[in-house]
Amino acid sequence: MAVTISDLPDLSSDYSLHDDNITYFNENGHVLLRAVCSSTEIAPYREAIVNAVKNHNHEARPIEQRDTYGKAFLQTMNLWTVDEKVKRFTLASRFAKIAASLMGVESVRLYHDQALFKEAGGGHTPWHQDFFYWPLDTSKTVTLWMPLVDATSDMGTLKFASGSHKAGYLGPLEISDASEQFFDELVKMMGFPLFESGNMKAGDVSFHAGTTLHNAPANKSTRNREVMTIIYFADGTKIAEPDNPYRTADLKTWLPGLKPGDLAASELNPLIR
Ligand SMILES: O=C(O)CCC(=O)C(=O)O
Repeated sequence: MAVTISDLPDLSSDYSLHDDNITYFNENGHVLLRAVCSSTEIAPYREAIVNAVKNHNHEARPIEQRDTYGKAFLQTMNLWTVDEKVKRFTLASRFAKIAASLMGVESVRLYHDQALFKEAGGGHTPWHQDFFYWPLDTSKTVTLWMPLVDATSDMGTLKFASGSHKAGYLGPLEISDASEQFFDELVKMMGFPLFESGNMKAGDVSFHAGTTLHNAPANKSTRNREVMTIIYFADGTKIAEPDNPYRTADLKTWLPGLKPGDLAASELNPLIR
C-alpha cells in the first residue's frame, strides 16, 4: 500500500553532530556522516521520492544516445514544490541544522533539491565545482547527498578532492568531458588527497561545500543508485551578478523575481530551522 503523509517519520529531531565533524568539514570541504536517517525512516521517503521521479522525470532516450552529462544521472529538480511528501524530506530541520552547523551560520535557506539517480550502466559524473552554476555572493553553501538505497562503491558514490574548496572558484567549466580532463590534471598538479565515499547505507549522508571538487565513477552494478540531494546557503546571502549563462538561468529558475544585489530569499528559498 502506498505511503501516506501521516506515515512519514518526523525528521525534526537533531542528529548528534560532533565538533570533529565540523573541523573535518572545514579542513576538507566534505564530510561523511553515518545514519543521519535510519533504514526505517528512509524507506517511506524513498518510496515517495522514487514515485515523484517517475512522475516528473521525462528522460526517454536510452543511455547510449545521451552525452556525458545525460549518462551520469537522471536529474529531477525541486520535487519539494510538486510533491507534499518530498517536501517533508527536503524541508526537514534535522538536515538543515547539520548544514547550518557545518557552515557555522545561524540558519540556512534552500537553494533547490534534486534527485540524482545514476541508472544501472550509467556513466561517470565528471569532476566539477557546483558553485559554477550558482549566482550567490557567498562561500557558505553546502550540498547534502544521501543514497536512498544501500549504495556500494561500484554504483558511483562520490569522490572528493580534499581541501580543494580552499582554492575557491576555479573557473567556468560546466560538468562535461572538458571539466573532467581539466580538473583531473589540476587535482594531480595541486596534490589534493582524494577521498572516496565507498559503500554507503541508505540514510548515510555526505555534505560538500560549493567549491569542493568532486566526481563519481560510473554505475557498474545492475541496480539504480537512487540519491536525493539538497542544496543550502546561509540566510542573508545576496545574489551575485551572473557571469555565465548557467548562473543567469539559475537566477531565473531558483530565485524567481529577484535580481543581483537582492537578498536571496524568494518563495522558492524558504528559511529552514
Ligand atoms: O550524484 C552525482 O553523481 C553527482 C552529484 C553532485 O555533483 C552534487 O550533488 O553536487
